[in-house]
Amino acid sequence: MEIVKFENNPVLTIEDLPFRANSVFNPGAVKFNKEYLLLCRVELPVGRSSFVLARSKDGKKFKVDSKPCLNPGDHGEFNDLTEWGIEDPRITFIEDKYLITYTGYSKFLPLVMLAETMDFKNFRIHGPITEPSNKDSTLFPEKINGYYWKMDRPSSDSYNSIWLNRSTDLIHWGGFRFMTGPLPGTWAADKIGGSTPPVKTDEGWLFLFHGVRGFGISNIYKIGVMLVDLNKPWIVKGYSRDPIIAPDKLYERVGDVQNVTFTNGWIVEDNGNVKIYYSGADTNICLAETSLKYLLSLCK
Ligand code: BMA
Repeated sequence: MEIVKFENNPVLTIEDLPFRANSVFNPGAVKFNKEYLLLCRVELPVGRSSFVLARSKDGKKFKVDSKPCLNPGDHGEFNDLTEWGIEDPRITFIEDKYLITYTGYSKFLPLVMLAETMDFKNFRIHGPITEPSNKDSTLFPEKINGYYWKMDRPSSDSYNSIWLNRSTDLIHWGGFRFMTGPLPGTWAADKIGGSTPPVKTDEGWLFLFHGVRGFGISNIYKIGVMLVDLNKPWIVKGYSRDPIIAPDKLYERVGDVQNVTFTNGWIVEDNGNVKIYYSGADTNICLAETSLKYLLSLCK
């Protein structure tokens, strides 16, 4: 199966919310208790983002909870790091719990926050796991060579590239290592960042990334797929030369930020089918379906 954008996209817009909001987008995605669960970024009218859960039996029709489950002001001693919003959650199941990396936004600029949950009702907030400015962080689902690993995108690296770092407790990180940078002369020429949490395959860790190229007044965001080595994740084994998802529909071109397709959540089913939840124009939530086999074939 190639990449098929769902015919009834978008699957979620603010019309589907039981409360007032400016936009609903960039969800983390997970299958939990046989339901498809989206932890959606919802920008409230005041202009700051919170997270709200949306649930579905089939991955296509979602029902949104009556109120957000995590807000900028729920961060206790870390509230100053999230006072302008929390954004773009990425969910990884590690050992016995769900770890969520997300952007805390404040006067200090974006940085990466870590929270954990077992039930998507109670969230334990661990606090920042990078300094500002950094975002686009995902955790690998298991230890590699005795360490937990994460990728992120420090902005102090003016090269706008993906870095790896490692930890023994998920809180303290070091061993910083460059993974890969923008792809000159292509759709990902200006910036590159990790998108979805990596999934283990026989051939390597597979994940989606985003690439950006500035065009006139618009930064155009497209999505690609990348494969890195199982034991040395800083070694890129291959990636899709062309984007797998690009903004070509009206609902991806027009919105709060034009010409954006952006993802931070996918669900890889046991049978190899893949559901990619992505956002159009930083405004809505869309679905594209494909298979692991096809995504791997693009990395060769
Ligand atoms: C990135 C992130 C995303 C956003 C994207 C496109 O830098 O901040 O939240 O979806 O830009 O505007």
